[in-house]
Amino acid sequence: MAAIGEIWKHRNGDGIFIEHRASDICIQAVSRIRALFEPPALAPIAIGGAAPGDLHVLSTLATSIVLESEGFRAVNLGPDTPIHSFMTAVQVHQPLFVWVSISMVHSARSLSSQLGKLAADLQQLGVRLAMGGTAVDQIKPTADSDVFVGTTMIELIAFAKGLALSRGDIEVVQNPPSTT
Ligand code: B12
Repeated sequence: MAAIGEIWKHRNGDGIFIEHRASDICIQAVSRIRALFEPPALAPIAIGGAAPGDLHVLSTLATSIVLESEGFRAVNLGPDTPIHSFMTAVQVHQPLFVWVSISMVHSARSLSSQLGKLAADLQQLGVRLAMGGTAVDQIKPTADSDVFVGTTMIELIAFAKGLALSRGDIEVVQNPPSTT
């Protein structure tokens, strides 16, 4: 997708068509793969979405499928999610943590302040905030807020599993002894 996002710079006319078409193909593929995972009944819950004003769909969709493939129940609120909707979803689903994907920032100062407030409100409920995405480095959470900032899905899974283990929501699965 990063490479496809460069095409419009070099080719007249069809670059944006290709980007929109590629986005839809990926959204369809990822959604179908997501339907293959059935999280365990008592799976720890994570909720998330893209930041307000951020219309990118795949970042948060990809986050949800990776979490589900690792045994979490992921509630994806999709693109352009208002901050207050994250809090409403927290009250409904009582998750272990909330993720926010950030691919596009309109005002870094305003979004940093909104996310700082979200982190503080979540902290009072014992829920962690995790942020990532191509524009996350523009966001400066307040120094005392307990926010996990990651770059890759591998980092997110390490954070999520560490949190779930520390709360006793999942158990460490020992590999069976080798028979050879
Ligand atoms: C497709 C695309 C679009 C499509 C989106 C279609 C759709 N339905 O989703 C459209 C055409 C609508 C679009 C619009 C715009 N876009 Co755009 N877009 C892209 C593009 C090409 C691919 C994004 C994508 O889907 N990637 C696939 C996903 C899976 O990857 P990802 O988002 O990087 O996510 C990975 C990691 O970041 C991380 N991650 C993501 N979320 C999280 C969360 C956590 C907690 C963690 C730990 C990790 C994590 O893990 C993911 C998997 O590896 C990128 C190019 C790029 N280099 O990223 C530009 C890009 C994101 N867009 C950009 C821009 C500027 C725009 C526009 C302003 C363009 C314009 N002038 O109109 C608008 C803004 C619209 C808005 N208000 O949001 C810039 C953003 C620059 C920035 N970072 O500030 C980029 C980077 C292009 C560029 N090089 O300039 N875009």
